[in-house]
Amino acid sequence: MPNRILKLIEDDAAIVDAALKKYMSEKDSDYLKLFDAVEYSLFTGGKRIRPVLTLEFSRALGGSIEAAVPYACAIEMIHTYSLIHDDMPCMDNDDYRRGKLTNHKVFGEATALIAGDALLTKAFGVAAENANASDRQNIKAVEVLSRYAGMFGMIGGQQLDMEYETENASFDRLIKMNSLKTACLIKAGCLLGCIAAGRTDEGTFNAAAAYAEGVGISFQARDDLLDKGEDDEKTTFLTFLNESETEELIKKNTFEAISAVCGFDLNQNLSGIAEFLAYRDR
Ligand code: GRG
Repeated sequence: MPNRILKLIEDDAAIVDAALKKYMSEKDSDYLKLFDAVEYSLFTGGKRIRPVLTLEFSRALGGSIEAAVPYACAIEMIHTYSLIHDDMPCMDNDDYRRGKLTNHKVFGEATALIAGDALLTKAFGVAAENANASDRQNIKAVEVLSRYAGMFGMIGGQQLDMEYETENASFDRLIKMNSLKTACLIKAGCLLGCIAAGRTDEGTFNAAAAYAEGVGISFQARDDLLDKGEDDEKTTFLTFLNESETEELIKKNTFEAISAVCGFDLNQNLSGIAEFLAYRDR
């Protein structure tokens, strides 16, 4: 992996981290536990992939990083909420995430639930109040967040996942589930970058969505390979494909992602990130 891309991701992630810290600086001392719970999950080693894509789509389309930062923070808040809720006993019932105890294990179920709610709610405010973009851009950003995090996006994918049983298992259903559950938030991250750059035309949106779909599917397939053998009950790409077929699927989807943005003047960072995510080792 070229060091340049790794450094780019680290630098972008540091920009996002600093901004998230600012957003989290307002607290109410009467119920600090809520803020502790939110910060615990927001600052425990996430890769910041979705917000990095927001910054890099804006950069690739000639937009400013400043206009993209609030949108980037909003998508990371929604991603963090989804992980907190997904780990809870009524969902995956996980004790550990990123090598640390899950939110509900540290703060209790009720606080974890509302810490997730707080992050989801805050995200819309942060996007709507982006002072470095126009009201029109902010409305579009809120709309994109709502669509791709919602019933026809990540939440829809979560429902499909919960209903995904051996008797209705099919490869097409698996692709649809991953497209909604994983690719939709990645898509939102990319589209938010387009919005920050003022590029909401159909051609740009379609290219960004196709890039995100390719990245999202290969990201999930890589995740399945990295988690191989951890949960044999779960239906993953490895239920239908052997390891080398899964590697082929990753290669094909990464190629499609890169091809989708080849018309952008500054597409090298986006291509590098697609490859980084497809061939990552964590
Ligand atoms: C709202 C309950 C609820 C669930 C939403 C996104 C989601 C559905 C569940 C999270 C669990 C999961 C494994 C989703 C697939 C997408 C994925 C691989 C998420 C992990 O993303 P990374 O690797 O996480 O970017 P980090 O830790 O780097 O932030």
